[in-house]
Amino acid sequence: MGRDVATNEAALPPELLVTMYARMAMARYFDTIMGRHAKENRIDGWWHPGEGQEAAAIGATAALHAHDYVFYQGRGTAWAIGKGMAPAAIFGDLLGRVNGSTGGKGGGVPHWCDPEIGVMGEGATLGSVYPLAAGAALAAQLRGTGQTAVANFGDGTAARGTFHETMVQAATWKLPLIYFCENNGLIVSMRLSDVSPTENIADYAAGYGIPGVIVDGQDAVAVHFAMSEAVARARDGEGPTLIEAKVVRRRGHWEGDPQQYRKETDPDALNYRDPLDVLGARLDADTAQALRESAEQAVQRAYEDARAAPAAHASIIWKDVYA
Ligand SMILES: Cc1ncc(C[n+]2csc(CCOP(=O)(O)OP(=O)(O)O)c2C)c(N)n1
Repeated sequence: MGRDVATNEAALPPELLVTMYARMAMARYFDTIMGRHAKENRIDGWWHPGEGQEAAAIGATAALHAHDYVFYQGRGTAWAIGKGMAPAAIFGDLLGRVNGSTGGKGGGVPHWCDPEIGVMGEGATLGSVYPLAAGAALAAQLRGTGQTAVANFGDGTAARGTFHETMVQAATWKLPLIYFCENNGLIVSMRLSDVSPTENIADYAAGYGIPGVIVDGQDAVAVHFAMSEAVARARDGEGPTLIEAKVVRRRGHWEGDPQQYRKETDPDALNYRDPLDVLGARLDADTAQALRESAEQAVQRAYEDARAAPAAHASIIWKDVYA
């Protein structure tokens, strides 16, 4: 490896493991509480749980600076938490409360954002994430700010034309852009293998002359190393990297999905390793338990704060509209 990027686990600062574990536990409790909230029919919209996929977002964001941009996908809680967003603001958006980061515009779907820390929102129309992130990467390149932009997407979304179109341009212009795929092998109820010509999304990178990296998405440390290398390449002016984290979607596409298309004998269920356990095995058991307990309390408090906040007024729909 030509540049100074950590790949030796023994050299990782122990506080990084602690931070990643605490954030992953927060994301997990956030999901648990939102799942319950959605089941009790208190949500206007759909909740798309990210349980099982937290290590990808948490390992990736731990390799970013605060000013780097993240455009997350529909299961994006862990990306926002990994970037340092307060859970109360995320709950506020989901529950349509004034304390949300958008003043409560989300209303059941993930539309939180906090540009100060580079959380730029969701590309809700699948495929819109690539030009949005490429635009941010181009702005960073033109301004010479040293920022990196991340386009986060699911395996199904690699079939969108914008994925391929932006990659031609981003690779040619060597934009500081990271394509980060969370490949859970499922597109709602379809298997990727039934609709994709390639087994790996990372294989597409070869066609555009950029590195395509496959990483164990259940392991935050492995993701962190892969992401650190991609960030260093972007900052050194070498252009985009495509990272594919192999992850497992533990729950339904949305909370309430009956999942008749899944079986307990599916390989992803049989081979499942909980990302909290994978990272927790590197910490001592008491530390891990204390981190889980304080994450649970903080997230519960944030949920209660959001529920106690006033509901957003419909007039906010006109706020932040450019034209
Ligand atoms: C253009 C467009 N088509 C369809 C949808 C509805 N939709 C939302 S999520 C989703 C599946 C996405 O699958 P994948 O990219 O693999 O991500 P995952 O849900 O597995 O995280 C679909 C079809 C949408 N949001 N945008």
